[in-house]
Amino acid sequence: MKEILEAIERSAIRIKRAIDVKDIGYSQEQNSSGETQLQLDIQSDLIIEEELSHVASVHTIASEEKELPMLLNEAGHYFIAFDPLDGSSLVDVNLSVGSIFGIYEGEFIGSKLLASCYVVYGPRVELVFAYEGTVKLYLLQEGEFEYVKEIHLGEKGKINAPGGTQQFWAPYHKAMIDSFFAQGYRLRYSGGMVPDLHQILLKGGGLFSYPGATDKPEGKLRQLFEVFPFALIFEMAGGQAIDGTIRVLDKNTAHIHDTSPCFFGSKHEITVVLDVYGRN
Ligand code: FDP
Repeated sequence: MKEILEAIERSAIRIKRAIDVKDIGYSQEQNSSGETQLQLDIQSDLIIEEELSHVASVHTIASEEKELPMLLNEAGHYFIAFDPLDGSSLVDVNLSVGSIFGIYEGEFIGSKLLASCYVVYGPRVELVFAYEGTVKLYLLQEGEFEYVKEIHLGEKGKINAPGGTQQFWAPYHKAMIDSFFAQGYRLRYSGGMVPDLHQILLKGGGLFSYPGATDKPEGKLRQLFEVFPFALIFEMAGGQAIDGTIRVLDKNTAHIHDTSPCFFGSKHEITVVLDVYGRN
C-alpha cells in the first residue's frame, strides 16, 4: 500500500505541473477549450498509468478515461480504479479539480474496496488517504506531502451541496433539499465533486447529493471511480454514503463505468435522506 500511495503522490505532483503549465488558450474558437480539457484529462491518465505500472503489487487498473480495464501485473493483487482529472471542465475557469483513486483487493466491487485516496488541485495541493479506519490529510509542501491531521466528521453539518439539474429532480427530493436550506444549511457547490466533498469533510459535515432524476435515473457519478472511493472516505471519517435507500458500497457493479445515485454526509443528514427516500 505504501508503494501505491507514493505512486499517487508522484502522479499528483506531475498532474499539478501539467495543470499549471498547460496552455489553456483563452481562444474565441468554439471547440478550443473542450479540446484542451480533453488533452489534460488524457495527459493525467497517462501519468497515473505510468506511475502505477512501476508498482509490482498492482494487478489491474481501470480509468474513467478508458473503456476497459488494463492488466499491469499478473502477480499483483490490487485493482485500482481512478478518475485522473475529475471536474476537468472547471480548469478553464480556474476552479479546483481533483484526482480520485479506489484501491480494491482482487476485483472491482464495492465490498472489496480497501483504501481510497483523492488529491485536490486548488490554491494548494492536498491529498486525503483513507485506510484501515482512518482518514488522513496531507499538504504538498516543497515537493513533499506533509501529514497535517486526521479528518473526522461531526454528527451534523451546515453545508448543502445539491448536484444535478433541479428541473429533473423528483418532487420529494426537491422538498428535502429545500427543507435543509430552510433549517439554515448553506449552499456550497462548485460543480467539482472533489472540492465539493473536500469542503464537507474539512468543515465538519453536511450533505452532498447527486440523485437519480428523470434525465439520469442512475445519477451521473461513476461507482468505481467516484462514488465508492468517496463512500469509504466518508464512512472512515464517521459519516455515511447511500444511494437513497442502501449503503453504496453494498451495491453491485455490472460494468466498470456504472453510475449510481449518491448521498454523502454526516449521520444526521443521511438519516433524513433515508427517511425521505424510504417513504417515496
Ligand atoms: P465533470 O463532469 O465536470 O467531470 O465527474 C463528474 C462531475 O464533474 C463531478 O466532478 C461533479 O460533481 C459533477 O460532475 C457535476 O455535475 P453537474 O454539473 O451535473 O452538477
